[in-house]
Amino acid sequence: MVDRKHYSDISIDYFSKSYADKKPLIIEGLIDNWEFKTYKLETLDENFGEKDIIIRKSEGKDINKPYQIKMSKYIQMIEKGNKDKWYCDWPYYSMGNKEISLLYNVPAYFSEKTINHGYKIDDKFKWIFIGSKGTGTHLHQDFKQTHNWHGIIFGCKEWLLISPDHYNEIKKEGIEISDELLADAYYKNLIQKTLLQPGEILYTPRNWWHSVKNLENTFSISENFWYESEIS
Ligand SMILES: O=C(O)CCC(=O)C(=O)O
Ligand SMILES: [Fe+2]
Repeated sequence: MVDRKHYSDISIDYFSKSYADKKPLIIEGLIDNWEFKTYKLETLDENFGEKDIIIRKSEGKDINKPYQIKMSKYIQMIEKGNKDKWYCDWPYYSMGNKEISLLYNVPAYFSEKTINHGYKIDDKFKWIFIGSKGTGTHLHQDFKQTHNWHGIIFGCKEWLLISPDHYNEIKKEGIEISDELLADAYYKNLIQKTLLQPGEILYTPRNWWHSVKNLENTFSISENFWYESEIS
């Protein structure tokens, strides 16, 4: 079970001591003042329809092959059922759309210090995810030991989280982790499965493995970061 708390019940100090770099936490109530909060697919289309975004297939051999497409075209694909499971994971900062970051606030629990380790802030730290039922992301760790927060604006997402400790146990047995294995009862006590709902933000500590399945049409924002103490 992933812990879940309303932001009014968790001080920055308590978060830092109990969760930061330790274990995942779902925080409720943080997106109420976001301009994005009331967005629907239609609002995305109205405001960003002409933008070039990145999409890729959620399954099959082309899974990691990015395509550039207009947001309005992709939204049409979703509205028509999106049977090929195209998924938008768009590093919007790197494509010159910095104004998007004005439509939400980085929660105070996560200090944003991403201009070190040889990266510029506009590389791949800020993401928009738009998908339909059945789209998602296979098991991975985020790049270069970054922490992650992921905030849901609409739609429900199923997350599987595996602590880096448990992953090593599995690797020692020489078994590749596939989606089938993830579902296997034998491993269930190694996996924390949780449903993320609109209005919730999930904190994933660095090195935690995670995979995501979208259970309906969904729109979310995600950022990667290091804590100041981790930057040399
Ligand atoms: O929502 C997804 O499909 C993946 C999200 C993710 O892996 C992340 O934000 O780090
Ligand atoms: Fe991730």
